[in-house]
Parts: sequence; structure tokens; C-alpha cells
Amino acid sequence: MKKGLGAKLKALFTGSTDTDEFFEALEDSLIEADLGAAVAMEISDAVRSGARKARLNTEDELRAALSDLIAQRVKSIDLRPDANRLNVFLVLGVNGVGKTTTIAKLAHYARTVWNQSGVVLAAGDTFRAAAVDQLSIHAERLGVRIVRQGTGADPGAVIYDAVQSAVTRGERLVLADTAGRMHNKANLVAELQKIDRIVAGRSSDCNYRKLLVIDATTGQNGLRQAEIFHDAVGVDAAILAKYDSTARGGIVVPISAMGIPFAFIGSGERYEDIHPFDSGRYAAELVSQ
Ligand SMILES: Nc1nc2c(ncn2[C@@H]2O[C@H](COP(=O)(O)OP(=O)(O)OP(=O)(O)O)[C@@H](O)[C@H]2O)c(=O)[nH]1
Ligand SMILES: [Mg+2]
Repeated sequence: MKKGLGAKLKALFTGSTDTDEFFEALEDSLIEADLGAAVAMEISDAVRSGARKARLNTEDELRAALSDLIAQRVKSIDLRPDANRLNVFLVLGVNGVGKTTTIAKLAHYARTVWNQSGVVLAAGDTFRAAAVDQLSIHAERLGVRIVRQGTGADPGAVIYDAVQSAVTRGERLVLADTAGRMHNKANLVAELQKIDRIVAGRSSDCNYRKLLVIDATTGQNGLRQAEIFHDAVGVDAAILAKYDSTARGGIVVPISAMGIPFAFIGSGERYEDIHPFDSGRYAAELVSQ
């Protein structure tokens, strides 16, 4: 695992802490942790003026100040479904980020923590062979209904069927998978916009949310992904996956700065390895690991 921000901060404290070099090194460490150059500069300047005013001298004091500054810049959102109408969560993200696994975790979370009944999965990734089977295995293990067609089917039709049948059956939460890869980016965007139009056509009577999965290990690329998906369909919330696999994960900060709040954080491959996103806890972990 790469050395995290916490370890880098520790190393910084071996020298003098009120020099330009110290704050330059701090800024570099923040950039390496994926916070992005602009935010890194802003935070390191804020720590510097805070350090002068409040005389933050010890490693713990500076770490706490840094953690607060990061937490202030990170937005979270509660995705608890509406009880009285259908909720449709469309899960987006490039290939391999953890969409399908996250859907299975969300289904488990919804049933066990939110006590949600009527959870349905929609196998909207019809592009990749085996994607439908992968989701079907989760559905079977979790004991939830799945709406599926074969590989190559129209994903919009699959998701539409899932929404229609959920309404008919009085089910309450549709978790829809999507493909993260198409022949090219323009195809992917067009496909997602088509799905979005189909679901949005029904959104007067449902709580429709578009959730973007970001892989914590992909670094700055995650920001570009957020921009592409946000431009294509508008993202309501993000989910950080694979936080257990990296000591970085600072990408949450620049994505939050785009106006996309974080709803969950995934930290493992088991169904239980998902938690509501807590800005304070996230920031504290980021500066200490
Ligand atoms: N360690 C760890 N692994 C994860 C996490 N979430 C997903 N994975 C793993 O990441 C890999 C890809 O996950 P998928 O859920 O298949 O990703 P996807 O976005 O659906 O991928 P495509 O369908 O190919 O686009 C799998 O091996 C998962 O087990 C996580 O939070 N932690
Ligand atoms: Mg998948």
C-alpha cells in the first residue's frame, strides 16, 4: 500500500514546522493524496494562517486543524429512501470501479439498516458478457428480485421493466446497474442519457437518484470521471469504493468541490463493507493513515 497522508505528515514533523519549506512539503503531500493542486494550496495556506494565529505547534494540533479544514470541504448526503413512493437508484461509473458490488452492498444495507422491503435489482449492464450473471448471483444470495434480459439487450428497456414491475408490485427500491464501458465515450454518454430520459420520464412519481461510484485507488482520474458523468446526466451523489485498498482517497475533496456530495464509503468486498459517508470521520482517517 502507498504511504498515506498521515505517514507523510509524520515525516514532515521531523523538521522545523514554521518554515516555507514545511508548508510547501505539506502542500505536496496533499496533492499526492489526490486533493488536487488548487485545494491543496488553499488548505495549506489556511493551516499556515491558523498555525500563526492559534500557535499550532505540535503534530497533533496541526493534524487536527488539517482534518477540520478537509472535513469542511467535504459534503455528505443521506440517501434513505422515501417510504411512500418508489425509489430508483441508478448506479453509474466507469468499468471496474465497483458498481455491481456496491449495488449488492446497498441492497443488503437497505434491508438490514433501513428495514427496506421490496428491493429489486435491475441488470442494466447488458454490454459486458457475464455482468447479468454476476448481478443474478448477488440477487440470489441476498434473496431479492432481479429484472434481467440477456447480454446485448437494451439497458433502457431492462431498467424500464424494473421500474414498471416495481410499481405494479408495490416494491419500493430499484437498484439499477449500468455498463461502465461502451465502444467509446460518446456511446457511453449517449446510452446513459437514453436511460436517464427513460427513468426521468417516470420521476414525477418516484425518488430518482443518480449515484456515481468512484474507485479510491484511481487517483486524479476520478475527478475526470465525475466531470464526464456529471456533464452527461447530472450526478446526485457519489460513493467512494475500495477505500480499504489505498492510503490515498483524497479525491473526495475535489469531487465535493464540484457540488457532488458523498453518500457512502465502501471498504471491502463483503456485503457489510459499506457505511454512510461521514465527513469528519473521513477527514480524520485521511490525515492519520
Ligand atoms: N477491496 C475492495 N474491493 C472492491 C470494493 N468494491 C468492489 N471491489 C472489487 O472490485 C472489483 C470490481 O468490482 P465490480 O463491482 O465488478 O465493478 P464494476 O464497476 O461493476 O465493474 P464492470 O461491471 O466491469 O464495469 C471486484 O473484484 C470487486 O470485488 C471495495 O470496497 N473494496
Ligand atoms: Mg459491473
